[in-house]
Amino acid sequence: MAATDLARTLVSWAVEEGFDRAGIAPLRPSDYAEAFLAWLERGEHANLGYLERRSEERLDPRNLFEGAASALCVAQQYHPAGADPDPPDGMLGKVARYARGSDYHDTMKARLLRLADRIREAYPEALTRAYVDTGPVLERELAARAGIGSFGKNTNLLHPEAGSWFFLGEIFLNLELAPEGAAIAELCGSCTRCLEACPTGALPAPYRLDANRCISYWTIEHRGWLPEEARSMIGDWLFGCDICQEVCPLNDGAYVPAAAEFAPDDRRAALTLADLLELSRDDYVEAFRGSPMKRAKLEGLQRNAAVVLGNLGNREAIPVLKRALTHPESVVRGHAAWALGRLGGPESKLALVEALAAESDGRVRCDIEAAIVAV
Ligand code: B12
Repeated sequence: MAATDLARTLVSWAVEEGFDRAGIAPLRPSDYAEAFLAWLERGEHANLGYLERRSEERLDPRNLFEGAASALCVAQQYHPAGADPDPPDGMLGKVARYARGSDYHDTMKARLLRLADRIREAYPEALTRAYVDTGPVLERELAARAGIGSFGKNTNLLHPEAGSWFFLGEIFLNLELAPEGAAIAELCGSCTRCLEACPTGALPAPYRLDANRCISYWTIEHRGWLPEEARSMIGDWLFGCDICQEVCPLNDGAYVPAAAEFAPDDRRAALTLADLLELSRDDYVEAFRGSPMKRAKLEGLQRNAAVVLGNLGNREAIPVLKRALTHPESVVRGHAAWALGRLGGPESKLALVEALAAESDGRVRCDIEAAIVAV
C-alpha cells in the first residue's frame, strides 16, 4: 500500500478505536532541541530528573528502536460537557479537570495497545511501541507535527475547536508513512492571557514553563515537604492546576464531548479536604482506584489537603487539623502545623504547643515552632 493510503488507514483506525483526532508525524530530530536543553540548563524542570535522561531518544525519536520511522499520534478529549469547573470553596480543594475521572494512562494505553495489535495483524512486518505520557518523547512536538494542534504560549497544545482539553499518546512504527494531518498555524496571536493569569509566575515567557513555580508541579510531582514558598503558592489547588488553560480564549466554550470515562467520579467528588485528611489507607485504595490522583500517593494528597485548608482560611478546619498533628506520616503532621499557624487563634496555638511537647521528628518540630511564631 502507498505511504499516503497506509497513513490514512491508520488514522481512520485510530478514530474507530475511540480517539478524537489522529495524525502521522514522520520522525526527525526535534526542532526545539536548543530550547529544551536551555530549559534543563536553567533548572526549569525542577526535580523532574527523568527529563535529563534519554535525550538521544527525546530529541530524536528515530533512536527509540531500530527502524523507527513514523509516529501515529492521537488526541483524546477529557473535559466532559457540563462538568462543574470549580468546586465551591470552604472545605473543598480544586482538582484539575484531567484528573477528575479515570486515569488516562490506563484507558488510552489500552486503546493504543488494541490499535497496535490491529496494525501488526494487518502488517506483520510492523514493529510498534505505544506511549502515553511516560515515554522519553516530546509528545506535544510530535502531535503538533501530526496536525493535532499547535503550541500555545502556556506550552499546551491547542486546537482551534477543541481548545487544550485533550491528552496525547502515540504509536511509534517502523513503517514509512506519509505525513497525515495538515499543520495547524499558530493560534495565540498577540494574546498573553495565560502569562498574566498564572498567579505564581510560572510562565516567565511565551512557550516557557518554569516548573519551580508551577502549581501543577508542586501538587502532583513533588514528593515530601513543600518549601514554605510553595505552600502559599498552591492556593486552593489540591491536585494539578488549570488556570493557564481556563483563561485561554480557545477554551471558552470548547467543550468537545469527552469519553464517559473522564466524567468526575462520585466516590471522590464528594470528599472534602477534611475527609481526605482522615481517610484510611483502605478507603483511599477503594476511592482512588483507577484515578490519576494516585500519582501523589495518599500522604501527598493529605499534605496538599492540609496546606489548602490553611490557605482557604476557614476556621472550621481547626479541629481536623488539630487531629492531623498526630497523623502517622510526619509530612502530614508538619503541613497540618503550618496550616494551623495560618489559621491562627488561641485554639490553634494551644494545640501546636501541646504537639511540640509530644513531637520527636526534627523536621516536624521545625514546622510546629515556625507555626507557633506565626499564630
Ligand atoms: C513534565 C511534564 C509536565 C511538567 C512540566 C510541564 C511542561 N510544560 O514542560 C508539569 C508537572 C509542570 C506538567 C504540568 C501539566 N501537564 Co504535563 N507533561 C509533562 C511531560 C511528561 C513532559 C513534558 C516535557 O517534555 N516538557 C519539556 C518542555 C520543554 O517541552 P514541551 O512542554 O513539549 O515544550 C515544547 C515547547 O516549549 C517548544 N518550544 C520551545 N520554544 C518554542 C518557541 C515556539 C515559538 C514554539 C511554537 C514552541 C517552542 O519546545 C518544547 C520541546 O518540544 C508530558 C508528556 C510527554 N512525554 O511529552 C506531559 C504533558 C505535556 N502534560 C500534559 C498535561 C495535561 C498537563 C497539565 C495540563 C496537567 C494539569 N492540569 O495540572 C499541566 C499543564 C502545565 C503547562 N502549562 O504545561 C499533557 C498536555 C496535553 C496538551 N494538550 O498539551 C501531556 C502531553 C501529557 C499527555 N500525554 O497528555 N507536565
